[in-house]
Order: sequence, then C-alpha cells, then structure tokens
Amino acid sequence: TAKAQLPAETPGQKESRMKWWTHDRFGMFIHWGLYSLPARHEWVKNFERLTDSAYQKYFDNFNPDLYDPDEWALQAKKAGMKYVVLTAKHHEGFCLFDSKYTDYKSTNTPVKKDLVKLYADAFRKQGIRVGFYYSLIDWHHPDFTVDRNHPMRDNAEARKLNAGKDMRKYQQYLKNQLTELLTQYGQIDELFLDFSYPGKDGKGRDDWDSENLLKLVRKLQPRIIVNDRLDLAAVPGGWDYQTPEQFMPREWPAINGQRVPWETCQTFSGSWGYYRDEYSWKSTNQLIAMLVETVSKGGNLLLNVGPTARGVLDERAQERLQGIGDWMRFNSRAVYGCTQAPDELEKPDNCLLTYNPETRRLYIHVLEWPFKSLYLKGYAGKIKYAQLLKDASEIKFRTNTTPGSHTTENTAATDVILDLPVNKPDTA
Ligand code: FHN
Repeated sequence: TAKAQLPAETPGQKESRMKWWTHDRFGMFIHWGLYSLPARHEWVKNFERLTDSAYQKYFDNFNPDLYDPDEWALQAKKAGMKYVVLTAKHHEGFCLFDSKYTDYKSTNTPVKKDLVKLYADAFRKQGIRVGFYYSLIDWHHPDFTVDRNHPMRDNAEARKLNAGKDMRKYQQYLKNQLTELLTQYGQIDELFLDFSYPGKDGKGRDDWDSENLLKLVRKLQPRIIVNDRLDLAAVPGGWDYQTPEQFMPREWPAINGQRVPWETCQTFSGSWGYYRDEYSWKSTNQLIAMLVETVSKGGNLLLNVGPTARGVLDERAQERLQGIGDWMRFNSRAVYGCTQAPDELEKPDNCLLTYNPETRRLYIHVLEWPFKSLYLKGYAGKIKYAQLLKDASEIKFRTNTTPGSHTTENTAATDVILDLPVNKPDTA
C-alpha cells in the first residue's frame, strides 16, 4: 500500500493542539476486558497459551453487573485526573464497544451493553477529557497472523494456517474500527495505540499500514493526541508524545537535543489488568512522588486502574486514588500548568522542583524534611516571597547573616536559606 503523506504541522500548531494536555499533566488509564475474569494479568491468554475455545468461558461469563462509569469518573475527578484512556480493545481482541465488524464484543455478552458509550458519556459529564487505548495486536482475529508474541506461537498447526497470509484484510479491520471509535463517541482527545514490535517474526509500520492509519485518525479527529507506538519514530508527524512505560526517565527525554512531550504510563501494582493475587502495590506516597517527579521533568502521568469483572475499581486502587486526591486538594497548583524548573535553579537535596512559567511560581517538594534550614544555592535575588502550599503560611528566608560567627551556615552570599519549621507541620 502506498505510504500516505502525513499532514504537515508547525511546532507552534502542535504546541497549541497539545496545550491542554501539557497543562493537565495527570490522567487515568483503564485496562478492562475479558482478562478481568481470570484476574491474573491482561496477558493471561498469552502466558498460558490459551486457545480461543479455552478463552471462550470468559466471554460467556462477562457480566459486569455493578459497572457504574459515573462512579469511576467521580473517583478520577476527586483524584485530580483530568483525562482518561480506556482500553476499547486490548490484545485479546475483545471489543468493549458495539462494533459492526466483529461479534467479539461486549454487546454480545451477558452484559449486552456498549461499555465505551457509557464510559465516554460519564467521564465527559465530569469534565474529564476522553481517550481510547486501541490494540494494534489482536490474538482473536483470524486475519492477524501468528507471530513471536502470539499465544499460538508454539503451535505448528496455527503457524501452518498462517503461511502466506498477508495483513491487508486486518489493516482494513483496524481502519474500520478506528473509524467507529473516532466518529461515534464524540470528541476523542487522546489515542493510545499499542504496540509495534518490528523485526523477525514481529509486526511494525508495514503490517499496520501505519501512515495511512494515522492519516485517517487525524482526518477524523484533527485535534487528537496520538502516542508513539505505530513504528513511525523516524517519520515527521508520526507521533505526538513518547510513552516510557512503567519507568521514570532520568531526565526530560529529548531527540537531537530537543525536549519532547512525554507521558509515562504506570500501574498501582505492576499488572495493567485486574490481578487479584498481586500484592506489590505502590504506596500512596510513592504514587504522589511519582506524579511530582514526572512533572518536574516536564512529563505527564497516566496512572492505571484495572477494574474487576463486576465492573468496580479494586478497593486498593480506590484507597490510593482517595489519598492522591487528598494531596491534590492542596497541591494541584504545583502540578497543573507546571513543568521542569528553569535549568539555572539548582534542585536542593531531597527535593523536587516544579515550576509554573505563567505565574513564575516555583514549587519545592521536600521529600525529606531537613532540620531547620533548606539551602537554595544561587537563589539570592530570585525569591520575592515564600509560603507553605497547604496552609499558605509564610516561610521566612534570608541570605547568610552572620558570616564568620559560630552560627555561620557556610553559605555563599548568593545562596538563600529557607527557615523551615523544625518539625514538618502536617500542613506541609
Ligand atoms: O502489552 C501491553 C500491555 O498489556 C499494556 O497494555 C501496556 C500499557 O502501556 N502496553 C503494552 C506493553 O507495552
């Protein structure tokens, strides 16, 4: 297929299109599908080499009777999440929406509902921008060839069926379903396509017909923000943001010295789908620090929940969302509209910095409360006023006032000393 010319866009146009995203910083990822029934990882079909017929029992029993997307949306809103991305279809191929191109969809299961429609309406009602995750990979579709990532990769029979098959029918299926998702559910603000694995026995841009797919996406939703997993890294306009997954970049990712938009997607517990028996859950404080560190490096955090097969969020997730929301109530000003602090401002020990370039306010996130003084090297003349964010109580600051005496703090005249309360007040 001839490769499409992707729509040209100036850096200023892209910046304007992504302005809300760069401002909002914090979104909810939702991984939900048939894999919520086995409840032991969204790759269970792959890890356990399950055939379609072995997996069918999850389709036959998919009935999230307690599904209430209004409840999910309220929990996201209270946590301070400004956008949301739901798996409309994950690698298992099961569609949470009423697609006319497959029978493998939620409206044909006992729940009989278009879960995506209910999701989009509920989150929009709370003023939360709506996005989709859509899997390029499909371990159920007959035209998706068996490859090194497929559950049937070790099955000679399945491999033989494959021989000589090309992906053009499947490419059309992708286009048809993305057309449904991008025309029947209102404005879609983010599209998380997942994922390419080019090379031997893999799949990449030619298998997806990526340029034509992306051209279609941009035609249907011109303002949409698209991730970097179509294997178009080297193609101008081939992606909008980088997607470091379950890790924290050491610094703001850059290409040829140019910092790029990025969104790290993270889980509470390591698994994306609901995993009943997984116990390595990150603490609320770890998650808050993760959000702050992400923003301190100019990035967005897409934090994932994996609802159960009854359609409710795991209590462990709800507890953490509540804790993050309690923190955001007082501190969201240090997240929304913020980014990495100017390079000339040195980061004090055990602190993270976020900065709002419009208000020119610097936020110092103190991870380890120091005894009495917080040293700001080279900040002299740069600070007008300092306060604790939570209660707006003033924090006095000075340069070193008694050089040479036994009380000297050995700081240079260009340094500033913030005199913090000795004990971290619960208002900090
Ligand atoms: O294989 C998927 C995985 O299940 C999950 O959806 C993540 C989320 O970014 N993406 C792929 C792994 O990179």
